[in-house]
Amino acid sequence: MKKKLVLGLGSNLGNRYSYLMQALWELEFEIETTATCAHFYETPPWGDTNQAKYINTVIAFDTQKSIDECFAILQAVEQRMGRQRERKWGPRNIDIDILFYDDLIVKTNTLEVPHPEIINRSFVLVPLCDLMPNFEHPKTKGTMHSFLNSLEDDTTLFI
Ligand code: A4P
Ligand code: MG
Repeated sequence: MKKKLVLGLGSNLGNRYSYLMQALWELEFEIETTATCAHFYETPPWGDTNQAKYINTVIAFDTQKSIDECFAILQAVEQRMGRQRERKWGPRNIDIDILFYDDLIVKTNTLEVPHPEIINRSFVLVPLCDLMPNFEHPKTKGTMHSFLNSLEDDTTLFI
């Protein structure tokens, strides 16, 4: 049975738009299906605020691939795109995070799904609400829309 894989994409180095489009195409090729894509938003840096603005979006796939296969694919795409791991929350040409895999809850040394920071980040919740405002968070009960409404971070995001 097909599962809904939801990914967060971000870039704040070089031609950000072009990196995001390349990631989208490579992921579609590897996952062997087309994605549904939210708007692209320019967002102020979160966490480490001393860096350039990001462009963020969220994409979703209906796929038969397992979560491990999907995780391996996104790591390979990041690597192929020359993603360097410098510092946590630091600048990057591409970052691909698994936000949700249906309503699965996973926590290992290398993978935590749902991504633990979703409900604190407007740069994730705003594009998530483009695609699935009524989706119920499998762990922290509430819809994407309700989390966005109660977020204290009211940073304006630009399309
Ligand atoms: N990992 C665990 N769970 C996941 C998951 N659900 N999806 C592990 C993907 N990876 C997951 O990630 C470190 C390790 O997390 C991976 O090797 C994987 O095993 P990373 O991408 O190398 O490191 P990171 O991204 O610096 O750390 P982290 O905690 O993933 O940071 P985030 O949450 O990705 O935040 N501001 C704006 N405006 N927009 C952004 O996109 N992004 C970040 C990075 C900071 N500030 C930002 C943005
Ligand atoms: Mg990451």
